[in-house]
Amino acid sequence: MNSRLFSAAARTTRAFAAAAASKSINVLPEARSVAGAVATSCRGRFSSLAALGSYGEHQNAYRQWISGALMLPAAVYMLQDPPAQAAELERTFIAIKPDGVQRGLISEIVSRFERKGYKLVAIKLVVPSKDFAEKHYYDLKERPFFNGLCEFLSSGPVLAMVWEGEGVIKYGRKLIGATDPQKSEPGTIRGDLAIIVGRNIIHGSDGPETAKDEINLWFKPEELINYTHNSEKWLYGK
Ligand code: DAT
Ligand code: MG
Repeated sequence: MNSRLFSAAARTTRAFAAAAASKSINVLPEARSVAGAVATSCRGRFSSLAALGSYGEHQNAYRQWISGALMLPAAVYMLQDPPAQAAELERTFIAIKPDGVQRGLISEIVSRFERKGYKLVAIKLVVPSKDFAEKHYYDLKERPFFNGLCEFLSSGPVLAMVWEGEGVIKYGRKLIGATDPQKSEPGTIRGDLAIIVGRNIIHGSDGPETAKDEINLWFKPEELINYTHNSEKWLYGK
């Protein structure tokens, strides 16, 4: 339905462009931004506009409005490449622990997520306090290794990141590998780059709820960057 609508609009646009060219109609520079705004606000709302148009006494006014306010900017908008929009994308929290940072593995690990196609939306180097580490590993507080784990996490710089992409929570864990590097498959980050469980170099959220909590714990909302990556239309095919 959307692609048919897009094709129809594109035909209208080409017709408009041809008419504009033959009659030397100048398209005001402002039209470009108005077009974007109108087209954005109208995305997904054509059906409600059509319904509005069926009210008899408003029909002419509606038609005029459509031709005057919508068609020109929409036509200009359609001349541009449609913006690449990926599907609803999830986010996960990934951290390179002090051992990974000290061993010089930052670029190696970041590149594995980047090459896969995931999008980096937040990153910072921090030395967490022990209190903070205890909050992060709260669900493990009953485990015998809890204290040592929190001491270790707070012992030096940690590279905290948020990565975004379809299925990134689950697949991020696959890239990371099993908790114990002795059991991690070769090809995974822990499988390739670590040996013991207490120094397994990387953390990754284990589910949607944990991801949300961990992102909120480590980052302020304004530290998360919303942007369209150039590669998205190639990665997702839309
Ligand atoms: P993961 O990091 O794979 O999510 P987890 O949440 O069970 O694993 O544990 C958090 C971290 O605690 C883990 O990365 C390393 C440490 N850890 C887990 N089990 C351990 C153990 N048996 N001995 C020492 N450290 C352990
Ligand atoms: Mg875990």
